[in-house]
Formats: sequence, C-alpha cells, structure tokens
Amino acid sequence: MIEEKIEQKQETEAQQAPRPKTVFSGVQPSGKLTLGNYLGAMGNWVALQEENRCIFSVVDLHSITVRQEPAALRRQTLEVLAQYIACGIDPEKSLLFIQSHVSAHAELSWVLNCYTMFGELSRMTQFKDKSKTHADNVNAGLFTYPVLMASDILLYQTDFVPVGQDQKQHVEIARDIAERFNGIYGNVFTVPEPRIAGTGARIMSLADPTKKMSKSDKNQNAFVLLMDKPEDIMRKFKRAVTDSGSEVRRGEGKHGVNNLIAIYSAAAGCTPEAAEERFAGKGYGDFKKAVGEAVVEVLRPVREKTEDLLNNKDYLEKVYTQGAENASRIARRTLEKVYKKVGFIKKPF
Ligand code: AQP
Repeated sequence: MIEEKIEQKQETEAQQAPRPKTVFSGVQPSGKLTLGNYLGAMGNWVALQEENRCIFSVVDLHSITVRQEPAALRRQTLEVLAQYIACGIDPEKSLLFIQSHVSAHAELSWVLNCYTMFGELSRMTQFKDKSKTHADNVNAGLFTYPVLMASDILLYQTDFVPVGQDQKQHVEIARDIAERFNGIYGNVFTVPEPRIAGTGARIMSLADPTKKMSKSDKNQNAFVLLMDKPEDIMRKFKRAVTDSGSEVRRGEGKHGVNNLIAIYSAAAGCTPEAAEERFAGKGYGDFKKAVGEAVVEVLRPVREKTEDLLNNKDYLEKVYTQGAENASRIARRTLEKVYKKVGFIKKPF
C-alpha cells in the first residue's frame, strides 16, 4: 500500500499540489542503539509518518565500513528493525527494509562514485574521525560512505532526511551530488534537505561530553543503550561527568551540564529554559537523578516492546520481506532512469 502511494506520487507528481513529502532515514546496525540514536533520529520519525511518505532502512551495508562480527551483525540488524517498530514506526504506514536486501543501493552507489570528487569526500568529518579511531582499517568503503548514503536517499526521490547534527554534512554532499547529476542529465533526482532534530540533535558522551555519544564507544559508561535496564541507566547518569560548578544552568564550556539539560528537556518534553527553572537551587546530584528517571520512563516501553518483537521473528521477517519487495520496486525505477541517462543499454531481463 505504501509502495503504491509512492509510485503514484512519482507518476502524478506534476498534478498533485501540494504533494506529500517523501522522508528517508536509516540507522547502522553497528552495535546496540543509544539514547543519541533515539533522541537525534528514530524518536523524531514517528510524528512524520502521519503526513509524509516515510521510508526507513536498517543500513547494514554502511556498518561493514568498520569490521563487524557476522553473527552479531545479524542479531543487531533484527534488533534495530524491532526497535524501529518499538519506537512507534508503524509498518502499515511506513516502509521498513534492510538495506542489503535492495541491490539498487550498491548499484547506484557505483554510478554516483563516478560523479563524486575525491576532494569533497576528503573533507568529510566522519571520515577523518573514523580514520583515527580505526587507523588499522581505513578502507575505501569508509571513504565512499557518503556516496552510498547519497544513493540511499536519492533512490527514493527523497524530500527530507531527518538526522542528528553529525549527519548534516553527509546530507549536504548528497545534495551536491544530486545537483551535479541533474546539471548534466536533467531532472533525475529530487534534491533532498536535512531535517535536524531539536534539543536531541547532538547528544554527547556521558563520560566525555566534548565527544558525541556513540554506540561504538569503548567506554560502557559513555552511552545509554535503548535496551539498558533502569538500574543501569540510573547508574550511568549518576556517574555522568558534569563540571566544577554547582548550578543547573547552561553555559559556555559547561559541556556536561549542557548535555544533561539537553537530554532532560528532550526526555521530559520541556524546553531547556523550563528545565533550568525546575532545578533552580538544586544540586547536580538531584538533577542527575531526575535526568536518569526521565530517560528510564522514555525508554521503558521501547525496551519492553523490543523484547516482545524479538520473540516474534516470523513477524519481523514478514515486515522486512514486504519492505524489501516494495523498496526494490521503487528503487529500480530511479536506477533504470539513471542507467538510461548515463548511456547503459537497457537490461534484457
Ligand atoms: N549522539 C547523537 N546525538 C544525536 N543524534 C545521533 N545519531 C547518532 N548519534 C547521535 C543519529 O542517529 C542516526 C543513525 O546514526 P548511525 O548509527 O547510522 O551512525 P552514527 O551517526 O555514526 O551513529 P553512532 O552511534 O556514532 O554509530 P557508530 O558508533 O557505529 O559510528 C543518525 O541520524 C545520527 O545523526
């Protein structure tokens, strides 16, 4: 049904005014998902489903840019799919699929590699950061990661890409690639725009709040996982780094407190100003306890629903099978158009 709607959009685009927007996003199954993934990405996708055509992928092809243990990758891929649904993404409303099931992603990626400059990829912050953290495996996939991400987005004629702040640069390069290709061949791709989350746009590590909270951090106290038990969440917030002051108020250089206020306001659904007012005159101890409690309450239903879904593998298989079929059909249309534009002979089968 979703696929039909999207196909209809492509065919009758010109007549539909105003047309619903297409939204695409994804998360790598490169580990267990964190509170950063939730507040910066998935948690914000749910509301988008009502008025847009949403397509969400578990982007497993991206995850092998860093070495993964095969059995763990399979487990994590299913877990991320289950977490999408547990967060409130409804497979009846949104298209959910696993990236490696739709071969058009890898195929378009090759073509777009030939329309992306070495210089522009060299400027990508994530490449520079990951080259340092994985110095023993600076592979070509790590370098061309943004091209695969551009392919993910452009295959579905995406209007908006809801992501955390860290991915903004990659959406911008997808725009540059689309504009370059359209400049040569005409209007092939919709030029996408990033949609950056509000207060949850950049959640920092609890152990070193100058660094992004990342699922691949070696320090277990740096992140909160969606599947963490309440007592673990409380312990991690209790240990969270603050600063030498005592006032619960944001300020220049107060990375730890700024981060905890951002987390609290996103989890409790209030503004950072309201959070500061609520904790006026209270110490860091009380505040950190309240942040932990707010996060426990937000994550509790997600964890419980994920556990249920992981006990129902047949259902998850049905969701990703249907998703792969629908996504493949849509993606193939864009890929065929691209192949024709660049001069490949039409496939005989
Ligand atoms: N700390 C964060 N704050 C806000 N948003 C975040 N996102 C990730 N971390 C934060 C958003 O989550 C989405 C999926 O990201 P991803 O897992 O595909 O890749 P990533 O950004 O590289 O996330 P990690 O956790 O840092 O993964 P690893 O450790 O494997 O590299 C994106 O929208 C991202 O913005």
